[in-house]
Amino acid sequence: MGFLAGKKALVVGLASNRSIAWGVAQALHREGAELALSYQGEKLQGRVEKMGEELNAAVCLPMDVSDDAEIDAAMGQLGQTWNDLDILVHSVGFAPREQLEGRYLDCVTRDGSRIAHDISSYSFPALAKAAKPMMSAGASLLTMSYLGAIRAIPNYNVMGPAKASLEANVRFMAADLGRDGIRVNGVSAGPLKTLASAGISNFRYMLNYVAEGSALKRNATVEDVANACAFMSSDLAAGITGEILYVDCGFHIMGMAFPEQS
Ligand code: 0WE
Repeated sequence: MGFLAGKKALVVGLASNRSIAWGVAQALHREGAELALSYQGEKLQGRVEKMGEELNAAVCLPMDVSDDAEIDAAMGQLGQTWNDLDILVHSVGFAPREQLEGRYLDCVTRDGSRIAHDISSYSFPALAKAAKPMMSAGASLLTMSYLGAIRAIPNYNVMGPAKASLEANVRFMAADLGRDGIRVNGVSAGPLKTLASAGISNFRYMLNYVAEGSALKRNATVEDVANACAFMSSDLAAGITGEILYVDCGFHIMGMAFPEQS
């Protein structure tokens, strides 16, 4: 029996079959969790419903996390399917495309900043507020972050401050929900080839740089990240809250690349 047997999990952020959210959904399913999936907009409905069928999802819900009414409607619909929710995985991030290429101060705008923070950070506590009535002691909330939260990374630009805000949300939400026995954590993934990273300039160079500079001398995979997410969402991680777990093959611990033969 899987370590998530009997758990009910909502996964938010499926966009393609390379999404971290899809890897997480598969890992949660493999470990015995029952799934609900959400999708943003009609364009993704068919694709996400097909993925839901593959994993016997109980329900697929429309939800744009920038809209409180859609969040409330989705949680209302989820309440028709399930009485409670054990696991919520938030795998959502967005900044307008033009924010992500060029020098920081040339790119950053008030509007770009607002959108990046709203969708990539505030949406996590927004989901938590709406899901809280269905959650009780033992439940877990999880979000996805990136090294750009704590280090300056070329072109990541305003997504860096947005991820820093998201990680602060993890700590404030963990402190708040601790009294209810609800855990809140983040997984900081190394760079992965997904829709979100497609078209980022020099992404191939980044993947090579990070692989060479990491302790394990390779890039993390969606499976690496998804397995860590399954663990963090499970009772095996019952003592962990407010934490950011790095799944980056040890890139962020390195101070300098070590020569091959020393
Ligand atoms: O958080 C992310 C993805 C961020 C992202 C990507 C896009 C591309 C398409 C947010 N918004 C958009 N908006 C779009 O229109 N990552 C950790 C992946 C990522 O994105 C980067 C990276 C890495 C790594 C952007 C620049 C530099 C590095």
